[in-house]
This record gives sequence, C-alpha cells and structure tokens, in this order.
Amino acid sequence: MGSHAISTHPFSDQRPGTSGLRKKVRVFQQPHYLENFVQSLFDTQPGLRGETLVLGGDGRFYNREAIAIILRMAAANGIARALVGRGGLLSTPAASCLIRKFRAQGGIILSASHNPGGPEEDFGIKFNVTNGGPAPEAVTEALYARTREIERYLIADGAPPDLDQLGTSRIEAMSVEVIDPVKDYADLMESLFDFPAIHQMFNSGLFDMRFDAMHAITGPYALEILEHRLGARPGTVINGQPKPDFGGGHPDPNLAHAPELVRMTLGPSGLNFAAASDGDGDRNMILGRNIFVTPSDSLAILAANAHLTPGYRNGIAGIARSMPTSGAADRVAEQLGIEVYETPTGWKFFGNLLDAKRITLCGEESFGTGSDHVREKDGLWAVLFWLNLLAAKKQSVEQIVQDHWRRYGRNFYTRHDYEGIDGAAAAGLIEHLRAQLPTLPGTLLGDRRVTYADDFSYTDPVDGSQSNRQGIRVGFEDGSRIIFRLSGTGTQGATLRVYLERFEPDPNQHALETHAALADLVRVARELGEIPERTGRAAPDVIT
Ligand code: VG1
Ligand code: CO
Repeated sequence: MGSHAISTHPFSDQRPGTSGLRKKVRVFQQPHYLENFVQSLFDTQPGLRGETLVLGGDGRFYNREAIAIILRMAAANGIARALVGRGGLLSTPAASCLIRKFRAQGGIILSASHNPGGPEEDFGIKFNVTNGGPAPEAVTEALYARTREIERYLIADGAPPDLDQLGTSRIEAMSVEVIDPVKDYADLMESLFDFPAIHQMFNSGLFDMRFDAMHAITGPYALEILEHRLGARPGTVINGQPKPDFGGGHPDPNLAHAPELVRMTLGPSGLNFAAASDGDGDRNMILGRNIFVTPSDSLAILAANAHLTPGYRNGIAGIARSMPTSGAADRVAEQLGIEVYETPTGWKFFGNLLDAKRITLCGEESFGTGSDHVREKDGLWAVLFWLNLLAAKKQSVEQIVQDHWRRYGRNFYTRHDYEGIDGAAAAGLIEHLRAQLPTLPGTLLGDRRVTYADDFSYTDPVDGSQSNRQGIRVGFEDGSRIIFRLSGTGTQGATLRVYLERFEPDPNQHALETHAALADLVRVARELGEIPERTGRAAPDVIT
C-alpha cells in the first residue's frame, strides 16, 4: 500500500471550454488522459491539500471508473476528506450546494451536461472553486498550462470504497464519506419556496404536471422533492431512473429533444405545467398548457415576481444575463430600479457578481436560470420557483406570460444552431464577420439600420479581469439584435450559434408566432454570415 508517482507525457488538447473539459469517452479512456488533467488541477490548486473536496457526476458512462481514479489521486495528493454522492451521483447544483454547505475547498463534477452519454458519446470534467461556482478563467487557464508540461501524477494503491453504501472509509490518510446526494439540496429548496402552498396546489385535483428527468441526474432529486415532499401524484416524474446512456436520448431539455413532453401540454386538456432538466440537472425547460416559456422570458418573469416566494421575499439586488440572452430581464430591472449586468456566455461569469451581492438572479438563454442560493444554474430550482408562482398567483402559465408581455413588452427570441460543421469553415465565417465590423454601423440590412457592430468584450466589475472575443453582435435601430458565436461545449467539429431578438411593445402583435416575427432577421443573419455558402447547410440543425 502507498502512493506512487507515475510518469506521463502531456496531451495538447486539455483546454477547458465554456464549462469544463469535454471529450468523447474514448478520449478520456486513453491511458493517463484523465489522470493528467486531474493532477494538473491538484498541482495548480495547492489550497486543496488538507481540505475537503466534493466529488460526483451525472451518472453517465465512465462516471464510476473516473470517480475511482480521482479518489485514489486525491488521497495521494493530500486531500483530507472527500464527500461523494451515493452511487457517484451529484447534480451540478447539488454539488455547488454541498461545496458551500460543508465549506469544501472545491469540487470535481463529472459531466458533459446536455451532451449524449455512452461508450461512443461524451464525458466531461469540471472543477468548481470554494464559492461553489465553476472555476474562473484564470484558474482553468493555469490548469491548462500545467497540462502542457505535466510529467508525473500521484495515485494511491488500493480499491476505492463501495460507492453504493452510505458511510465513511479511508484511502490512505484521506477520509471518504459517501453521502445522500439529494437531502442537503432538497432541504435548501424547502428553505426557499412555499412548499405548503405547492403541496396544496398538487392536492387540489385541479393541477397536473410532469417532470421529465430524461434518464439523467435529476430523477432522484425530482422524485424526492416533487412526489415525496410536495405530494405530487406518483408518475409525476417521468424517465426518472438515471442511465449511463440516458436511455439513448439527448438529455437536453428543449423543444427539439423533449417532443413527447411538449405534446402532453397541447390541447384543451393538456397538462397545466411540464418541465424537464438536462444531463447534470442545471438546465430547465418550462412549459404550460399550449405554451413554451423561453428561458429569457422565464428569467424576466421570475425576477418580476420574486417577492412572491419566501426565499426572495425581500426583493432582488440585481440581475445578470449572458450577452446572447434576450433583454426581457433588462426591462424588469429598469422598473424595479436595480442593476442589470451583461456577461459572456457561461456560468463562471456570474460568480463574482453573486459573491459581491450585486445580483440575486441570473440566467442564460440556453435554459439556464439560477440565483445566489448556489453558484451554478439550477434546473429544479427554476421548476420550483415556477410552481411557487403558480400557487401564489393562481393563474395559468399562459396568463402569467401574457400579462408579463403586456406590461413589459415582448422580446421575440430564437436561437439557430448549426452543429458539427467544419472547424475551419466556422472560424472563417466568424473572421469574415469580424472583418466587416468597422463598416457595418450606419448601413441598412434588410430594412433595418445597424447602430452598432462589435465583438463582445467583458470587464468583470468586481476583479477587473477581461474576456475578449465573446461573440459578434450586430444591433439595429429598433433594438433588434443578431449575435453569432461558436460553441465551447461540443466535442465534434464546430457548432455555430446564431441568436436573434426583436422587441415588440405593441400588445396587438404579441400573439405572432416567433418564427414569423423573426423571419426577416433570420434572412439578414444568413446573408450577413454567408451561412449556407460557408457551412454548406441550408437550415439549422436545432432551433430553440
Ligand atoms: C452552452 C450554452 C451556455 C452554457 C453552456 C454550459 O455553451 O450556450 O449558455 O453555459 O452550454 O451549459 P456553448 O459554449 O456550447 O454555447 V451545460 O448545462 O452544458 O453545463
Ligand atoms: Co448542464
């Protein structure tokens, strides 16, 4: 028994993207690949020595194997205590909750989030810092630099403990505590929302919902919270058993990947409410009878009504949204007289604003919503927030959304994704747009005049750190916007995301269908980006 230093050689492709390092499982299974990344983390985070580390994943293929390796490496690297979710399971928001609650020095979350799982699909690893949030860029860049020069990693002998049994054991000097992955998180939810009122709504016989866990991590969480604590009828949670391959599905809660759920909400006897979450439990999709709530609208509606929930009764300090997220929340912030911050894509940019108490709520157009209760976006939290609003306002989802539009105006919004396109073609498309930026302002595109065109840069107002080249923005006189950026979470080729937004103050126009409302902007975006010519695609793969 003991620990060993194993010699290794660097891999050149271990730079974390928007949310950790994501690769095909086969890449992670190469000898030393996972080990190099984990050792680079320990080498660049000396503060973890002698401290607590939270560890868990979304249960996808390779989760258990990776946890066994990481535990042995953590022991060899002087970690004092590892908190591991039973079965190796932890949702991303639950991991964030545990890091904060148990004052851990950090956490490792094994997930490729909404990407499919299985031997031929994706795996991922990300590091969260002591505030519970994703590591900021300075941390991931230092880690990446270390992966380029690593020569050895440390690993302890011996089998890791049985992950299916609650309890404490040891690897060398490190204690390993296998804990209930759900309880602390469920307790936190209960402290934020009016559980008795939601319980009553479920028992009224007038309210029926489904939560689609998509065979991913939120199954056990939703079962405990919705069916056990809140008394929703059995069967409310569907696809609730986490599976290593997510049942062969794509655990991405949107109109394209959860069509059965959407169908259940349609028609005069459709469900009152339906929701879904993604692979690691940090995203949410919100549906009412005959209505899909865009994530951007959801953020705005939660902000406007936060005072109706116990956890946010005293109001909110400010709101942040990622740059491509629609400006719907800005209008609420203006009325509330609070600050709104526009950040680059990715949750890591919200951490400083939350820690500094400049904001309470934050969100992204990509089905991510969250608050200062943890430092990750949180799928079930958003669902419970909506349930609390439905119980408090005694209105349907559709009424709440339409009232909101009437009061604040409607931001028509859509995102077009072109997936798995050629990397060089994608880079060329962005370069071509960048080259046009100086001459675009003042010109007419379609019948709209461009007022600004830039490549978004962000200076963190708390620590002054700067992030450049975060997406091409083209803004028009009437407040419409087109944004182009390349995904930082894919594992195959490049994904081009085109975000389109138009503000409509006139309530008589709010019933327009999104596609029709944005058709002319879509046309302008295709031409400006030369999308068909450069990508070879006549239409996007996914529209959300
Ligand atoms: C996407 C989303 C982004 C989100 C990120 C991680 O990133 O656009 O808003 O924060 O995924 O979400 P990208 O770089 O592919 O656009 V998750 O739920 O996959 O951790
Ligand atoms: Co996710």
